[in-house]
Amino acid sequence: MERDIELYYNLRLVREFEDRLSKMHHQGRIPGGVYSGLGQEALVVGSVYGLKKEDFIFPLHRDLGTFLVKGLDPGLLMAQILGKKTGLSGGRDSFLHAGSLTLGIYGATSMLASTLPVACGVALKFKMKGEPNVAMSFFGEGASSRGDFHEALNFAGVQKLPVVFICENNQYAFSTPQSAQMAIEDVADRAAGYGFKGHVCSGNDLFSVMQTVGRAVELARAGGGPSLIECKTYRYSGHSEHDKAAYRTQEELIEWESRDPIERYEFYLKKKGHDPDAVAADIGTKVKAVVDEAVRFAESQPDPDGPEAMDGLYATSVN
Ligand SMILES: Cc1ncc(C[n+]2csc(CCOP(=O)(O)OP(=O)(O)O)c2C)c(N)n1
Repeated sequence: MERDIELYYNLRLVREFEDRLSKMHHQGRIPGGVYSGLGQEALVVGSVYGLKKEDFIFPLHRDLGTFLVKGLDPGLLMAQILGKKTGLSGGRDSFLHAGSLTLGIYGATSMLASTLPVACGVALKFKMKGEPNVAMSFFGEGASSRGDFHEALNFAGVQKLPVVFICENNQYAFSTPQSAQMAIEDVADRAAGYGFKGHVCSGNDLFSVMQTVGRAVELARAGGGPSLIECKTYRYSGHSEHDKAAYRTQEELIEWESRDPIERYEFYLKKKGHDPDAVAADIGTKVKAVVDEAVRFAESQPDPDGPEAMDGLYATSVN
């Protein structure tokens, strides 16, 4: 697939997958919660698309798309979300508390920002072994007010680690607007206190994300240390499917919808000489088929038996 179209395919796949999850949640077909990243597709695709297999990503609850762009089979991701035995966590969890070490995806825990210090640990390993890989850690602006965030940035700055911190600033932490939980406008400013650069980009503009993150990844790979990238964006849904987001206005939502990352990219395709309607129809059919198949596969998978819930709690040997 040509690169322009492949990028578009990824944007549409992430949206189709999350749209479907929302519908399935309302049909009672998903055992746990669903935390949609609808509206944030450009930052997900733009950050992860250029990474290598050996690079590690550290997604959080709203980053389902990063799993797909990093190369996880959509059927396996769906099996995970449905809590199936063949899901990434073997049915111990639904949704995103799971990863894949072979694909470079580190599973999250529920504590916001808890994976940032872990990303630093992985980046330290890359540095000590001389491996030219990067760790990329995702979190919201709310999480950036937690202690783990500050400890991680401090350590990364002191050790000049190959880590890229991606803040998805979607304006709200659950129902709390940014202005009610931090006294600055740009989370990116926080990097200065730890001795490295922070950059702001439009999280709804795929190329803005790709350029800003791409430079940070190059710097990290070349031994230049960490960066903090703040992607300004918006989530269309509430915090989770049960949240009607009454704390925001319709006007605000419409303003952000008018900056939709996918429609923006379709405009780019048109400028590049593609027939946007034909491309949209073709890719739309393809992503729908992929998600249909993912659902069919996942729903046909067995549930866990139960007793294996205790497996893997303790290491059986230490090398
Ligand atoms: C330490 C901690 N406090 C509170 C929560 C509950 N909680 C889960 S998501 C969330 C909002 C997070 O907001 P943000 O970090 O901005 O990310 P977003 O959900 O907006 O993507 C909260 C308060 C939690 N999981 N962990």
